[in-house]
Formats: sequence, C-alpha cells, structure tokens
Amino acid sequence: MKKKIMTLCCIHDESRILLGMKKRGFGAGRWNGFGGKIHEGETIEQTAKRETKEEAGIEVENLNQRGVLTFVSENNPEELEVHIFSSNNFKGEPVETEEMRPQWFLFDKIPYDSMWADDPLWLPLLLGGKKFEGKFLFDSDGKKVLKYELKEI
Ligand code: 6U4
Repeated sequence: MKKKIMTLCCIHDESRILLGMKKRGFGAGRWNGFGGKIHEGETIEQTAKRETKEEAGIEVENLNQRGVLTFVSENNPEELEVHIFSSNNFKGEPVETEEMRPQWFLFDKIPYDSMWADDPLWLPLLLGGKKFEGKFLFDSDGKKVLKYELKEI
C-alpha cells in the first residue's frame, strides 16, 4: 500500500484551541489543525513548523509529539500516516492565508460537526494531555468512520 506522510499541529492553551477553516484542497470546508505533506529532505518536525507558518502565519515554538494516526479509505490504495503534534507556544499573530482561516474555539465549543469524523474520537485525548495511536477506515467519500482502533500510549 502506498503511504503519504503528513503532519497536523494542534495549538491550544488551557481553555481554547486554534483551528483553521480549510479553504482549498484536501479537507476543504472543514475546521482542522494546521499541517500537510512532508517535503523531501525535511524532518517531520520541520514539516509541522513550515505548514503551520504557511497556513496560519505563526511560528510554533515547542512541538510536542502526541501520536500517529493512520487513515485509509474504502476503494483507495493510499494510506495517510498523520503525525499529530500539539503546542501551546508560538510567535506572531494568526492570520488568514490562502489555505486557511484561523479562529480560536473554547474547548466546549469545538465545531466537531464541521471537522473530520475522527476528530471527536482523539482530540479530547490530546486536549487531556494524553498520547495515542490509531487507525481509521473511512467510507469512500471521506465522511464516515466505518471502523477504527485507538489507544492511549
Ligand atoms: P497542498 O495542497 O499540496 O498545499 P498540503 O498542505 O501539503 O497540500 P494537505 O493540505 O493535503 O497538505 O494536508 C491535509 C491535512 O489534513 C494534513 O494536516 C493532515 C490532515 N488530515 C488528513 N486526514 C485527516 C483526518 N482524517 N483527520 C484530521 N486531519 C486529517 O483531523
């Protein structure tokens, strides 16, 4: 199976998370953390920092590795391996870019209905300080999680 390696960076403090509305490409129309595909010659941490700068205009200071999630879709031979990071520290002010419109959300107002269907399953673990790993099978249009395994590590 072909594998694509990606990052996802969740920036938060004690009560709020910074999400971006994806304006184009994969996941458009959904709120999500910041991230994307690894470029040749980059470490995964470098990808996480570069993508967060490109998408939200901020420089992440301390990245914490929180887990790896694998996503497969029915009828799609490609597997996504997404490396999830969190950070509570960045330089600059979040700004809207061509790719994303950032906005802060209180933990009890996280817009799960407009996020990837796996997010309500693992994001509470991340916000609760846990590390985790998991694998999710999506239906072919990427809307529903058909099967998943998720565990704290
Ligand atoms: P281009 O279009 O080349 O700039 P790039 O920014 O490299 O793309 P993109 O936008 O395709 O990558 O990245 C997709 C983002 O969506 C990554 O941060 C990983 C994340 N992602 C993919 N599947 C996800 C899922 N099921 N749940 C989730 N995030 C997911 O929360």
